[in-house]
Amino acid sequence: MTTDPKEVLRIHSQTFRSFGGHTLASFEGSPSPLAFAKLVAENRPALFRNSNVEDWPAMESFGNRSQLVDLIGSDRNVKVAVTPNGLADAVIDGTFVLPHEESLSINEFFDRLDAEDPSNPQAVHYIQSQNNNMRGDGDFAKLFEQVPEHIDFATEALGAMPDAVNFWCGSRHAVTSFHKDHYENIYIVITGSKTFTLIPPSESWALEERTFPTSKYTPTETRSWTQEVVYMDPKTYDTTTDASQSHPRMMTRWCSLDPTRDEDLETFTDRIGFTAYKSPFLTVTLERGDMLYLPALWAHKVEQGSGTIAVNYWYDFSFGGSLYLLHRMLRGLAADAGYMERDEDIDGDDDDDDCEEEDVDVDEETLLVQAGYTNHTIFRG
Ligand SMILES: O=C(O)CCC(=O)C(=O)O
Repeated sequence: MTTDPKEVLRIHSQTFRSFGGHTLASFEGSPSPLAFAKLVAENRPALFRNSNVEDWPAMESFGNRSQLVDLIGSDRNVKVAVTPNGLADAVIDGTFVLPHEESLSINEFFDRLDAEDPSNPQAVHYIQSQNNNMRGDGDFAKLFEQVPEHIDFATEALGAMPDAVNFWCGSRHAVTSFHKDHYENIYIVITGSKTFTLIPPSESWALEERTFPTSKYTPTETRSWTQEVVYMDPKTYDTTTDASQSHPRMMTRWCSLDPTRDEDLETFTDRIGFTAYKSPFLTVTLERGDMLYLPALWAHKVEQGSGTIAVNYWYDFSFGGSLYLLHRMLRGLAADAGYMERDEDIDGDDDDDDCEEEDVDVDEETLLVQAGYTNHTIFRG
C-alpha cells in the first residue's frame, strides 16, 4: 500500500470513477423529493429535462425584451460586471482579477450587450451579482413573481428554503472560471444555453487552488483597461482601490488550472491518473427549460450562448456529513503533494499575508474562506 500522496490521490479519483460517481444522472420531468435526496446524499449532478419549468411565467416574460424591461422597471439601475475579456473573477497571470462594476439602467445594459462586437468585444457585460438579487431589495426582485419562490422537491428533500435566488444575463463572451461553492445549486436556463464543465470533489483538488493578490479591471479614458490593486478591511470585508487606505491587499483563493485549456490538460490528467484523454471531465449543456442539480463542492466552469438568461437557487450545504470531512482529507493530501495551498495556511502564523497581523474575530464566514470557499460567493443574507 503506497503512502505517496500523489499515488493515493490518483487511486481515489479512479476509484470514484470506477464506481460511477463521475456521471451525470438524467431525468425526464422533476424528481420526487426522495429521488432528489438520494442525489444529494450521493453528491451526484443531475439534469432534469421537460420538468414543469415550461409553466413558469418567466419562460414567456424573460424571453420578451420589452416585457422584461417593464417588469424590472426602466428607471431601475442594476449592477453589471464589465471586463475586457469576459472573465469576471478569474486568475490572470498570477493575479485574481475582479470585474469593473457599473450601475446601469436595464435598457442601457441591453444596448451595450447588443453593441458587443461578436468577434472582438472591447467590453463584455454580465449580470452575475449572485447576491440573492431576485429577493428582498435585490436588483431583480420585481422578477421574483415570474419564477417559483423555491424548488419544491429540493425544499422538501433538504428541509429548508433556498438561501439565495439569483438572476443571470449575458452574452456568449462571458465565462465563469473554475470554482466551487458550498451550496446545493439548482440552475435553470430560461433563454439561450449554458455549458457547465464539472469536476467532482474527488478531483477538484487538482485545480491548483491558491491564494492570489487581487486587482480589479478599470477602464481608462482611451477605451483600454488597467488593473487596480484592491485593498481590504479584514473586519468589515469592505474593499477599496484607494491606495492611501492602510488596509492590506485583498487576497482571493481561487482555482488557477483550467483543464479545458490545452496547456493545462496534461497536468490535470496526470494528477488524477486519467490516461484516456477523450473526456476527462463531465460537460453538460442546458437549453431553454433545462434544470441542473449542481451538487455542492463540485468545481465548475460555465460558458454560455448569446442572450442567455438563467435563474438559480442556492440551498445551504450540510457541512456535518462525512462528504465534507472526506473532501478536507483529500485537500490535505493534495497540499502534501504540492497541488494546492493547504486550507489552514490562510490563517497560519507563518503566512506572510498582512491580513494575519490584524486581530480578527473568526466567524463562520471567515472559516468558510479559510476552507477554500471564495469570499465573493458567500451570500451574506
Ligand atoms: O452562470 C454562471 O456564469 C455561473 C454560475 C455559477 O457559478 C453558480 O451558479 O455557482
